[in-house]
Formats: sequence, structure tokens, C-alpha cells
Amino acid sequence: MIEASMQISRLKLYHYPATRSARVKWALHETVGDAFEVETVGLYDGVQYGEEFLRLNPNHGVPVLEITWDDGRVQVMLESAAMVAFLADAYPERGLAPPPAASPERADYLQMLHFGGSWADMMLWQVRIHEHVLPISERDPRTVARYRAKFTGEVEPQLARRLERSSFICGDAFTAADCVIGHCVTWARGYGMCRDELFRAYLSRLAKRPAFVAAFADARQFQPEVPQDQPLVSRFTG
Ligand SMILES: N[C@@H](CCC(=O)N[C@@H](CS)C(=O)NCC(=O)O)C(=O)O
Repeated sequence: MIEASMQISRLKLYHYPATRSARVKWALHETVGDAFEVETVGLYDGVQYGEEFLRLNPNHGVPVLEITWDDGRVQVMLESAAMVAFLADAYPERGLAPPPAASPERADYLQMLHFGGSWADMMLWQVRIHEHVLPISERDPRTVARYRAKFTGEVEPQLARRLERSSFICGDAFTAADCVIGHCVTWARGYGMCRDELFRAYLSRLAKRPAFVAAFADARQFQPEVPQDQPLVSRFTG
């Protein structure tokens, strides 16, 4: 049990440029500035399947957020959307989330944060692994076509309707839900989706935030295609 009075004494992010860990890096910059540690995990080299990393995260992925509490306890979180929500609540003075109470604003914020982190993410992941990660013999063009159509036909119009009405995904104020949805939109655009002007304008609003710039400063290191001779290809479980 974590008591409400406990303080965070150290935060460390296990990261790989432009992947889901960039959502968390962005939320960290929004909340604690540069006061956190970052370790880059060599995903394409298969470091995430090594014994040491698997002890940290049996799901062999980034992000991992290591939280050291002021009593010395160390805890890890393994889900990016949960980390973003946790950081917004842990630093309420940053104003990144409606207060955790029963309110329409809180319900809408949680709805969009998780819509990005699970529903939209699931479709983007299928497209990504079947276009660029799995061994070529295991890639399935039908899966790509199915989830591209589902994303553009179902997800995009829902996001677009919101962005027609307001500057950010939950209204005219930026929230931590934008760290997740904004990341999904950059991901989708990298795969040729979310091409409407309204998505470009949304990203340019997000890109004015210094925390966004800091979080994505290393994005150019990301190569979408995992070369077939990289250890990741033979070990990847999807
Ligand atoms: N649901 C997890 C997914 C984490 C995940 O799959 N991360 C990918 C990068 S975006 C990864 O590290 N994959 C490496 C692997 O599975 O080998 C989250 O959102 O944090």
C-alpha cells in the first residue's frame, strides 16, 4: 500500500526514441522538467529479452518507469498510459488533469487517455508490427489492411470531431490525455494516416510545448523498419 503522504524521491525512465516511452518522457518533462533519469534500451539489439531487463519487465518492452519513494522503496510501472495518468495526478500543480473526483471532465479525460493507450494503440501496433517489425514471412497484409481501415474509418473521425470543436483532445486546455493521443497521432502520421489539416494543426499546437520538444528531441534516431538481421526479429513475440 502506498500512503497518500509519500513523496517521490527519484524517477527513472527506460526509453527508446519515439516509441510509447516518448509519451511518458513527455509527461515527465511536463511535470518534473528534466529532474528524471533516462536509460535507453537497445530494443533492436534485443536487450529487452536479456535476463536483467526481463526481471524489471517480463513483458520485455519500454517504457518502464522506476519510482523510488522517500522511504527507499522502489516500484516499477509497465504501462505507458498508467504512467502518464500517474504523473499528472502526482503533480496536480501542473494542471494536467481534472482532479480525481466524480466529474464529467474527469470521466472524459480518462476516457480519452485510455482510448489512446489501448484502443487506438492496439490498431497502430498491428500496423507497425506487420509492416516493419515481424520477420517478413510472418507479416500479414490482411491484418495491416484491416487495422488501417479501422483506424481511419473509426478512430480518426472521433478524434477529428473533438479537434474541430476545441484545441486539445478534452477541450481548450492541454491535458495529459494529449500526451497519449498526441503520440498516437504522430505515430499514425508516420504511417500515412491522420493526414487531415486539423491533425497537422493539432500537432503544431503540441509542438509549441517545450516538454514535447524535449521528449521528441531524439526521435530522429528511430528507424521504423527493423532490419531482418537484427536480434529483435528472431526474438519478438508481438
Ligand atoms: N502496453 C505497453 C506496450 C509496451 C510496448 O510494447 N513497447 C514496445 C515499444 S513501443 C517495445 O518495447 N517492444 C519491444 C518488444 O516487445 O520486444 C505500453 O503502452 O507501455
